[in-house]
Amino acid sequence: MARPITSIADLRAIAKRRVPRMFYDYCDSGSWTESTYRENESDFVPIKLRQRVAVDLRNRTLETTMAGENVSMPVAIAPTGLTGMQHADGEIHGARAAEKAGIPFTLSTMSICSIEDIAENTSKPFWFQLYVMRDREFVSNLIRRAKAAKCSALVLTLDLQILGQRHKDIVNGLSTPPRMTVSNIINLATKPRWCLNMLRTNRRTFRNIAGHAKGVTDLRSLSSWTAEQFDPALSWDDVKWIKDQWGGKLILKGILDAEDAEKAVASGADALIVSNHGGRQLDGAISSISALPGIVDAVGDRIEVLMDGGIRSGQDVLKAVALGAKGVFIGRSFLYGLGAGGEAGVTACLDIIRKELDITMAFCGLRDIKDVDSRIIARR
Ligand code: HOC
Repeated sequence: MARPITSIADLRAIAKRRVPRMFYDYCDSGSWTESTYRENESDFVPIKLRQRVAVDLRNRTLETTMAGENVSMPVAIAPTGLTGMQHADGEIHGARAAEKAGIPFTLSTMSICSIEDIAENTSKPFWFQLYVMRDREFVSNLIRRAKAAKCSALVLTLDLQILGQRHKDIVNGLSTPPRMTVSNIINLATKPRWCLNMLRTNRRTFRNIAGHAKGVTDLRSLSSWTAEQFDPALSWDDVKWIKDQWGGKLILKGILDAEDAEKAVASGADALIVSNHGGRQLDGAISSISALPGIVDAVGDRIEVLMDGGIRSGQDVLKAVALGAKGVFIGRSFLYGLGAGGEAGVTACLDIIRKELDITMAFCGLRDIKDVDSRIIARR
């Protein structure tokens, strides 16, 4: 009998077996020495919780809001690039699982499926993540498409003006199209389930870009177009320009410093995400959970604070909420579930996180996630 899946670590182990190495490593790695990537996760460990007893624990609720939307728990799916390479049609699977779970799904600009694919395959509004590309007409067009698809929030990523150096991707030959080395071909041959799924269902490749960007006609032109499009000149004026074009709810992603958080407040955005891009950009930056309290202190209630980075359990979610996040985004945990089992795997991931969150909150003596604050953190 198969061993039951009880944790995100279990899903990770299955995904690692099922997903071809170059795509699995793309998800499960950081930049350079990977110190920030590791600390995002390990910095949760020393944060300890206060156990409380003899409290009425009936009728518990995890319902709250994120960026003004009702959510069944304070968790959203993070925008992740190349999601559809973890599992065929991965973005659709993720969006469907999120919709069923009552939490937001955020589609990345760098996704395999398009904004329109997600809109066609879901019935509730999802969130769209935007990069500032040099081709501003392309950016305006993406914003128009997100509006047409009735996306209910725009998540603007600010920490990818240039791409962090990711050694595993270089070694694995992760490029567009992927480098077909002998070792990659042998590795692919050991993943028949993934290959069959891709052949059966995935006809979609970078569809937010292909067919919409000037001069992109095949995988090679797509690759060179993308490589030169991230805008090193991005400034707070661009944030204003995007806010005006979008006109809806705006969430700024990639804030790790209190001075930038002040600028985020001044920009008039609705929320910010404390994030170091999952340790994939500035290696040596502090972990998101370490940055969170300082940013919460700096901005007070002038802007909603969300966070991502290192969330691998419901306990991590509770700790982030206790330290002042209104909610969190899960990237890798979601991708492990997706790689392990498509939509069912993502649902398993969300069920695990929900259960761990609920049980931990109860052990801390609380019944309502909205009552969670720093009083549940043990001071040593
Ligand atoms: C070649 C395109 O968020 C990531 C993504 C986006 C990177 C785009 C790379 O990998 O961190």
